Amino acid sequence: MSDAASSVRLFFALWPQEEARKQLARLARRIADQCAGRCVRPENLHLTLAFIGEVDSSVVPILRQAGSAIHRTSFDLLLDKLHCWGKGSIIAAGVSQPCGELVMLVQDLQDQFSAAGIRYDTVKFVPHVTLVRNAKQEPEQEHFPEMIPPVAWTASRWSLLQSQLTPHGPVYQSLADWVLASQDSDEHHRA
Ligand code: 2AM
Repeated sequence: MSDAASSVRLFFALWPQEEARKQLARLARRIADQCAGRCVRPENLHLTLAFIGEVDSSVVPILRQAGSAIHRTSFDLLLDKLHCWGKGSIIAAGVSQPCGELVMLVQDLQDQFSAAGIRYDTVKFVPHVTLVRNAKQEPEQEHFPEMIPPVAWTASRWSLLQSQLTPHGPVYQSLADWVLASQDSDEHHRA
């Protein structure tokens, strides 16, 4: 068990490109208004790749190494549907089409965790960007179509993040950043 002083809450996430972030932030505000929920702050909008949870801070260098061992190229993502979880209290943008490259990136991470003996949340990976939390009302279907105006982005930036839970919501701090090489280059860059 890790003690509170050296314990950190960690996860890996993809960042939306700026235009996609703006579109998702607008959508989040609209849904939060409709459902009396709390929208995720625009700077916090992300797609979780893997959730590690509460671990001792000595695990951080191992996770940095795990991330640096991954060599993948950027890929296109299309968020075009809504998920409504937790009896409607969590609303997220998701994908209606499978995205092989995203799944391979997640699989690479999981392989690295297994090789390093790192535990992670093994719940089935469902790609999503959480938009609204603590929604008080179930969304009404007629005002809340399952399909949304598609939000496209080229996924290229991802990070290892520390999450600090505060009364004003989570604060994320990046502990390592990586860039997926563009598809017409075989370089892999450290951000
Ligand atoms: P989310 O991706 O659905 O928003 C930091 O807590 C991030 O890790 C959040 O974005 C959160 O959910 C995601 N996450 C994934 N699995 C989690 C879990 N079991 N507990 C808490 N957060 C989790």
